[in-house]
Order: sequence, then C-alpha cells, then structure tokens
Amino acid sequence: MHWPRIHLPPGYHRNQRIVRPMLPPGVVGQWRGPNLLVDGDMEDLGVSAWTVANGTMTKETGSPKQGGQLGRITQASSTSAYIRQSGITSYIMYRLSGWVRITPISDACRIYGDGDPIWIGSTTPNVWEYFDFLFMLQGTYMLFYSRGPSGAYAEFDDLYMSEETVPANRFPDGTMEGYGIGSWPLTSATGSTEKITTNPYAGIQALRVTRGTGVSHTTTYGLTSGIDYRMTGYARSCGNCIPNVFSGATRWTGNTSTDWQSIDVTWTSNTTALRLETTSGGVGGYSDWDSLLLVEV
Ligand SMILES: [Ca+2]
Ligand SMILES: [Ca+2]
Repeated sequence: MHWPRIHLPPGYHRNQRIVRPMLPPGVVGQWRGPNLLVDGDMEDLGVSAWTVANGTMTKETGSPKQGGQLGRITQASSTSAYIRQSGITSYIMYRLSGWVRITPISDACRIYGDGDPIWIGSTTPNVWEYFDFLFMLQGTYMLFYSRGPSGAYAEFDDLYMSEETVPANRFPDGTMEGYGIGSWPLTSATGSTEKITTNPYAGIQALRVTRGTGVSHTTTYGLTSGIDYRMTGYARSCGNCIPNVFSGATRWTGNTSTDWQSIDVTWTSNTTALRLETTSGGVGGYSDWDSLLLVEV
C-alpha cells in the first residue's frame, strides 16, 4: 500500500507525522476507512443525524464546500453552540478532516474532544478553512462549535472521521505541537499538565507535568501486552523532580538536570497504559517532555 506523502513543518520528524498532519485537500478519500460520521457531507434532508445545543442547526445551499448543502450552527445567545454525534470509542486513533466557515462577528471555530479544544480555526471570516488531524480521546464525543455573540454561526461541510490505521507513533501528540492538553490529560489525583513554549526540544511547544502532592502523571492508553515497544524522545527536570516513564514497571528514569535528556528504551509490554510521571522533588516541581515517539518493534 502506498501512503500519500505528507509535507511536515520544519522540525518535524517523518515518523512523528501522527500530530496534526495537514494533508492537502484532495488526498482525502484515497486510502481512508469509511466515514464514521452520519451526514458528514451535510447532504441529508434535515438535521436529525446531529445533536444540537445552545442554538439551531440548518442546512443551507449558499456556496457549500461540497455537494449542494452545508450545515450551519447558529447561536441562540453568546453561549457557544455546538453539534455532535456519538460513536467515538475511547483510546482509538481517529483522523478527522473537513471544512469550516465563520461570520465576521464570530470567534474562531473550535472543535472539542472531551473537555478540551483539539483544534482551533482562524478568525478570518467568509472563507472555507480546511482541517485535518489525528486524535485519541478518553471520552466518546467530538463537538463542533460556533463561538461568538448571539446570531453568530459556523458552517461545516464535508466532515470525514475515520479510524486511523497508519502504524506509526502511538503517542497522539508526541511532538507536543498540538493545541492544548486533550491528548495529555492529568491522570493523577493532583498536579497539572500544560503546554509550554519556553525552550522546547523541537518546534514551539513542549509538555509540562507539574507535581502535586504525590507522583503526578499523564497517561497514554492503547498499548498491547506482549508487544515490544520502543520509546524515544526527550525529557528534562525543573532541577528537583525526576521525569519517569512507567508502563507496568519503570521503563526509563531521568535525573534532575534541567538540560534535555535523551530517552531510548525498548521493552515488552505487560499492560495497556504508559505514564509520563513527575516523581521526587516537591509540590510545584515539574518535568518537561518533547519529541516523543512510541512505536511497535
Ligand atoms: Ca455538502
Ligand atoms: Ca515540540
């Protein structure tokens, strides 16, 4: 099978294309699985395929991106309105592409997975904007938002969500260049996760796992017991805490250096989860992570 060539921004490793690969329009459909969204092309009569909140959804015929109709979500108030469909399975990698167009009074469109935005559009009105990215969620909902004052709307067309089958990076946002922490939620009782922009290893962002009152971590799921995995990347300390990779057992431990430390470890998995941990040190200390790659070997 031949995969389409993907042009990555400077600093991206070829094997880390798992993060928000912006495929040129036209590539879509050449090798993807079936569209899991009902009425993603907005060609159905009516809007019964969609659940609508905080506004109304209508089908419009004014210059759709594809076919003869688009879907418009108009806000009833300044509360953001959204449409959604269920059907997402937790911890499965999906690819979502489509087009959005906003009005001059709108705020930038947002697409949410669980409680965090996983894509934010531009604020340029009246033009179709393309999006195409990979995601993996703890939850089961993907929400398409219109944001702005009452009467603002966002128009969507040609939405296509398929299971992602490219055997590549098991980390959904390994470069840390994706927006927000939707792929890196805090999974410990205390602490926090955030994207930072201070001296990332590569690109413009890295992940920070800040320690609460105990070991603090974020978790990636979807590993398979009995499979050999290799993890590479970089981590660093605040100077007090220790970055640690835990997956059934400790697989890699860093030190308290504030310099980026290379990770390259291979093991046979005995569990489905992998945690990036901040251990030792004190409350408020942290570890940073960047350019992570997890592949089956
Ligand atoms: Ca359409
Ligand atoms: Ca980065």
